[in-house]
Amino acid sequence: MNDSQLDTDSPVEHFKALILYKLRYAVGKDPANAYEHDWFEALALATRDQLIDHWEESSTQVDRQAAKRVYYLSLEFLIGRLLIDNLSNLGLLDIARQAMSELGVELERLREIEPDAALGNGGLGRLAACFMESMATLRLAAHGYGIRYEHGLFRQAIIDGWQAEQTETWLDFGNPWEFERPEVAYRVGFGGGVTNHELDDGSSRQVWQPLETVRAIAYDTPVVGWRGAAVNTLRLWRARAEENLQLDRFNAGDHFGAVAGEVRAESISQVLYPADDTEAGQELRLRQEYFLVSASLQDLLDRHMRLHGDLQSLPDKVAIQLNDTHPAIAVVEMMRLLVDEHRLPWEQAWSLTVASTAYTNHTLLPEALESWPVALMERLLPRHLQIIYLLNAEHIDALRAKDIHDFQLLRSVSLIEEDHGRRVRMGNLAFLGAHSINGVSALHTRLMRDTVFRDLHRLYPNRVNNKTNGVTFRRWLFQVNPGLTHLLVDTLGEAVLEEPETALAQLEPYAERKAFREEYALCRQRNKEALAERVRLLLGINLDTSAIFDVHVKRIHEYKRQLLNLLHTVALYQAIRNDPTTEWVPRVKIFAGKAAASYWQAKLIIKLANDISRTINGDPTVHGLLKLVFIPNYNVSLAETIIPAADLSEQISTAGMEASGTSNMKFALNGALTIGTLDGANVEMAEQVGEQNMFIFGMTAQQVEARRRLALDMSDVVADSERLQAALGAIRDGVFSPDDPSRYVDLVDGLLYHDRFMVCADFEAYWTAQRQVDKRWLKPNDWWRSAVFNTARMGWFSSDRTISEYARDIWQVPLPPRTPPQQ
Ligand code: 26V
Repeated sequence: MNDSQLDTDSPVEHFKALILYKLRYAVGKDPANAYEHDWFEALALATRDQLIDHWEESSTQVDRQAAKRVYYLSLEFLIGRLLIDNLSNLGLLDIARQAMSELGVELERLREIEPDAALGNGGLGRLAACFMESMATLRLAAHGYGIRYEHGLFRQAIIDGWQAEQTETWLDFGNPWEFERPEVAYRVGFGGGVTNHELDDGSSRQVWQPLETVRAIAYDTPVVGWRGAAVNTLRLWRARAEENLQLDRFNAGDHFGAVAGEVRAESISQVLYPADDTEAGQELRLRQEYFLVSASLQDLLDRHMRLHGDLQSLPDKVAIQLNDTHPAIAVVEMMRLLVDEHRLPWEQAWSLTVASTAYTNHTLLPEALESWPVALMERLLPRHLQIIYLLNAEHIDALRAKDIHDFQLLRSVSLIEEDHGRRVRMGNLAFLGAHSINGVSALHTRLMRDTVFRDLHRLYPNRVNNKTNGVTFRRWLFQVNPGLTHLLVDTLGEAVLEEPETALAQLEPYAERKAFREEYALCRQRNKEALAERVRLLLGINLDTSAIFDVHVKRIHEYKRQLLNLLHTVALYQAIRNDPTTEWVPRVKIFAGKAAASYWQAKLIIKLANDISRTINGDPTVHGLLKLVFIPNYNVSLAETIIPAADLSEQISTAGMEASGTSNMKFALNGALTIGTLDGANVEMAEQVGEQNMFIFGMTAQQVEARRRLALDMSDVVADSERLQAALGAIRDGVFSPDDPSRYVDLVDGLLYHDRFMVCADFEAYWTAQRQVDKRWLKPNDWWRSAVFNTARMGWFSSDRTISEYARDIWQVPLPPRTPPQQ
């Protein structure tokens, strides 16, 4: 179709024509026979077309300027849906809505059709997605590299109160956003051996001969910044076999054997590892990590050589950011490529590697610190193990040369763990191979310096730095909360959309205006009604939207303390039953989150939530004053409905254990008040919004440490709290599990005698803080004043701020000036 065919005055007419064209010529349907999915596809393709020219411009501009490029390597990108994101960043949302409505289709319905791209587990993956959007908005030349998992994070069904995992099939209807690039393909080797080749000049060269090679094929998804500022690329790799079908075996009648190689190779990009903060320790996981790293580094070195022609300039033109240790083998692969393939001298290769690489740590939990058995590494990546040994020997020798002989210290900074079978420590490897190691909140970074990386930090005191997380306001305010966004724009002007980090602060004086507070509260009320409707459809439960919506949504993990919240629920339930005449403040407890399939305790917590829900929701004596719902299958899209409807945000991890948290920021931005511990980024949130506008309670990280050393037996604490005794007693005695009265005996005994996460120890403080919540709720002026303050003071938690800091301190790339909005 040429432009003249579309040349109409009205942008809506123009877009409509584009959609109809896509429906006919790309989807192959006419409007009369089109299903909703066909319309979705046509609209997505028409939208994608609008990105292409910007995309090309962005990339040629970067080439022309020979700008430094950022490469974000991550095993996870938790993207969610893209339709509204892309339309809204392109400024086409209203036009698309109108165009679709004139075509007789509601945009909102198409929005719901798009499957979530759930290529991540939780915070770390979602952060990568927010960063991609911010980097495009800030016009940084950035590439995301990841794996195109056929199956993302499992779908969670709740069957009889228990979590059941079902496979996620997001690609069943194709993916209109991506471009397959079969010509962009690299070979990734596994196994085999290394031979030493003597060269004529007397030197020698190591040659790795892999036993098996897999091809990595690129799939590119354009990522558009706000107002189309720039369009970057998320490149996801798919694994394909070298040879799809071994014809000789097939012809010999071995039909399954003929495809075995294909199945083995392609299993690499079949499924996302569904664990979160637990060590998977599986060979397939290491294969995934190396697959991503090798394909990405080959690709970026190819591009670098094409554009710049020499490797010396690598650190000036390339910044590689490792999203946790998952891609940490990059340090070794870079050495292999530079030394073995590009024939650079070892020392030079090392300084180029370190200068180009940076590493972000996202968790201090010991069970999540990756390490790989030496034997597995040797079998899968023999040349890499050699390089690791060489690096380690040099590292330890250098320390000895500096007169450091402390055996304990040398042991702790070694790349090889000797205690529990020999293993390669990926954290130490990433630390050694990177010029920057960052934590994700001030507290987390401090704890990194004091704990996991204490010794390495002493040796390299300038490497550890902090970059407190942020979230993209385009998705987590504008898209999820159009009502509030309108109100903000009406009140503060368009600047809210362009520079929310600064503009939101102008909202503060409005916290004092009753009329404004009322409008603000009305936006929340509408969001609560939308959520209540969703819950009614999903679960058949009616919620009182005038009650406090008290929300706890995130991965289910003992350290995130869903159990503390459940104990509060039970205690409140008992209090209401015991004293029905008191004026209780109505509450709706909302839970959602997935448990790792292998994490039994987390799955039991889900069952407990559902058992409590059934009991209290069905108990007429509480008169609907308290309800609990567990909404199944928490994902980005569900978060988008839940977060703007929350009055209270539960951020109650054991202090010292949540690296940052990012949902805490999303809730506060949308005006929920936080009940939380001084953990992760909550600490900095309290600095920004003021403790008087939050409900901070419980032990500090230091106090947790002290109590841990004292005892994990909580008999003393429990003896002092009748309320806690009663709540624990009811759960233990089977009040909520009459079908299996002993279901929770071990769980409760664990809390009593081995309370690793300080649930009992923090219970009374939490109860008291919750009663402060009730009190504030009963004074709407105070409540909504605090709520407005939360929105006003969240500007700093924009991922644009975070990315600007990465650009300045770690990547050393200048930010181009922000463009004025497009007309
Ligand atoms: C570990 C593993 C181990 C092997 C199997 C797959 C797998 C997947 C993820 C992880 C670690 C997850 C770490 C994580 O998500 N950390 C979260 O990062 C957020 C962004 O920085 C932060 O806000 C959260 O506090 C932190 O828990």
